[in-house]
Amino acid sequence: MGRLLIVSNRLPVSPELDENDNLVFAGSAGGLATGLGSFYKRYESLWVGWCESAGCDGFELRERLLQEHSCVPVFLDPTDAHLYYEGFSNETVWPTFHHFAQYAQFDEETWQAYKRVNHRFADAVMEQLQPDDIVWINDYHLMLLPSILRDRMPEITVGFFLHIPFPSFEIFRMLPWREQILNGLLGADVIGFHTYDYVRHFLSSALRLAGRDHTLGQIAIGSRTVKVDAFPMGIDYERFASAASSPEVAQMTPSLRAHIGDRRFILSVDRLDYSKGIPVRLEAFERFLAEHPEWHRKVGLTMVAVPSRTDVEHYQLLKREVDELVGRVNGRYGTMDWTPVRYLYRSLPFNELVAMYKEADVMLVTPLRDGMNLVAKEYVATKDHSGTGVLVLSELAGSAAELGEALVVNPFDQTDIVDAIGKALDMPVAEQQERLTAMQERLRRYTVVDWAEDFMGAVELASENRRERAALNLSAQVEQRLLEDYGNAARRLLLLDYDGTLVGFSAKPGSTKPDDQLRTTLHALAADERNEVVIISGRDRKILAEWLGDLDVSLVAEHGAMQRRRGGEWIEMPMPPDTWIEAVRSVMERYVDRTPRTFIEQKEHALVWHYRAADPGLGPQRARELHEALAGLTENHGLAIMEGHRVLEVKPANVNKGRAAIEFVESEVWEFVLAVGDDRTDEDVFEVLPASAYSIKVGGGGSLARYRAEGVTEVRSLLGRMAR
Ligand code: GDG
Repeated sequence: MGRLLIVSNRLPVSPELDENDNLVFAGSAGGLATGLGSFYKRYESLWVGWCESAGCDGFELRERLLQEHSCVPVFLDPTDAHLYYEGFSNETVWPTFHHFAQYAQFDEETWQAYKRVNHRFADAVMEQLQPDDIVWINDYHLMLLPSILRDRMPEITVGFFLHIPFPSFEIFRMLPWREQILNGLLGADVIGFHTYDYVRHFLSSALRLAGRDHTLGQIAIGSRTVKVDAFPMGIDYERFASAASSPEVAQMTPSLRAHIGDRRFILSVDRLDYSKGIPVRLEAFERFLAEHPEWHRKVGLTMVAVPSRTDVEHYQLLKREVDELVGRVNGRYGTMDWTPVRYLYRSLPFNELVAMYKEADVMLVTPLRDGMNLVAKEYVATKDHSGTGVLVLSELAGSAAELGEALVVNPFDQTDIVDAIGKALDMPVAEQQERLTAMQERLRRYTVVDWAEDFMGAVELASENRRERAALNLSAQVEQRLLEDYGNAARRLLLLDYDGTLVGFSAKPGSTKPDDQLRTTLHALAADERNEVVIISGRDRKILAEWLGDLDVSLVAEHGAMQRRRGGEWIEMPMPPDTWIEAVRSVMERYVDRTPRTFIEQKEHALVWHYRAADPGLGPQRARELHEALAGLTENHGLAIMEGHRVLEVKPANVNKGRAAIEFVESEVWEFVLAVGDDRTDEDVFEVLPASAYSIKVGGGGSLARYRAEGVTEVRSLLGRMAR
């Protein structure tokens, strides 16, 4: 097994010079660093991330980071770093993804820097990468990195995890670089999010903006598949639980309690970020005091706000707003011996944080949007079996999906928060413990290590699947063997689908006429008297005859309803009478009226409803409805409903490509058989082929075919070589 390369914006350690100018390293307090810290030490791993040299010697820094911490620093040009980090990452992506689009800057210069820095990270990863390594990229700073790496090394195994929300499509579409970001992410084998909501949002953007459909969260890209799934991040439960019962924390408790007195203790802890809903929380507490004078002097709020992104304007404005609000509440309600809000604008040492969690009667976690929020989980973990406390949690934090026993509030509804504070303060001890225990069981069972292992497991599986599938790809060796067999055979049968196989798709079915190059290839293949070339298509005979009728090939139209052998006449299969057509058409017409940009195509023995150009969400839904609406009607008339590439076709049930193919297959003894197709309907052909036949499925998705081609270009190049 290869190594694990973790990539994130920052390294988990940062260099500093001590008072004697010696290089020392400090640990980082971020959620990711604490989360993955314990995990990555278990494996042979490297961590790649941005590092500011802090005035140290670059060579020494690099060596010591590698030797002592298994870290590889990425050094950035300071201007680029600023444009990429404060600029695009935190003034464009962060607000947009947290649904604060009104704060977002859309600036070409910062975007260019973001691209450059993602390429710099790719250079650093490529320098370390060995063939079997797994690369795990973290977070919104590096969303282009998966495809940059895939371009440089197509066989690479890459997982990407987003720690913040993925916004709904209506917000995401506002980003001028939305396609680039989507395609950047789609370079990964697995894309992980904290919750299923973010997965849904991502899948809907991938469909609407990049035309990428999915099956059960799997998106096919050429012959590769990208898995999109939810992996809710846990915490290092034991670390918090054992710290809470440690002597160090016990020592701190008396002085903390002395400060609070016998008052009830409400706590909040966050980075000072507008997504965390700090002003709303303060206002709600202020209103609680206004409405509940009986709680005056009996309760206090301690608010820990860790300085964050202080170079970004919206954070500076927020800081001022919070300072003023704290002053206002304390000015209005404070007394000689009671300060309602204690405000700590700094990061606390770990044990002090745990002591606070442990002592807090109520924990207020009310972000307006939060990818997960680990603070909520950590609070729960510090309560031992006799511990008490109530978690008030925003429904817009990812963790609310798992912590249903919290008092869940809408953070935009001040009344809801005010009521929850009252309810939390009044909650009977037994109920507090019951709720805590239920949450603790879950958090203890699914820790950050389980999370990381689950995610890594998914990446490994995806990579194995890719390798297995790659073995089926039309490789140079397979092509060579195929050409040799073809060359040695005296009689050869070629069964070729048309749309999606020989030509690409287009919104208008009439606009995919064969070009000169294709006609030349088909002509050359047909001219060889050892060959029988059959175009086996769902198209009607008129179009096939018009486009390909002058070539010396056999034509199968409407999935086998009629065929014209080389040099012969059209022969129709026996069909039930066409009395059904009007009834089916009138049902289809209702769907055309209700679904913009869809239309009906009438063939001789089939009706087709096309929804390729319709809204990508609405089209498939209407197709399912139409399918159901037609079910009764079709059964009675001996018809079948067939779902193809964004079409729903109604045709006689006894017609399918497999039946047509078998006639050709059995008509003589072939020494070489090749069938190529991209669609569900081509599977019927693959099914009836002799075991020795070459069958090729074009594009992704399950198939009975032996081999797989990426797309039309590959198929045409193979046929071109055969023709030569
Ligand atoms: C991002 C996403 C997602 C906080 N104050 C102190 C301190 N902390 C530690 C906490 C916790 C971490 O920082 C904060 O994690 P959160 O999850 O609450 O929030 P973000 O920093 O915004 O993290 C978030 C997370 O990534 C992981 O995917 O959950 O949604 O926004 O671990 O303990 N640590 C110390 N002193 C403090 O004062 N020592």
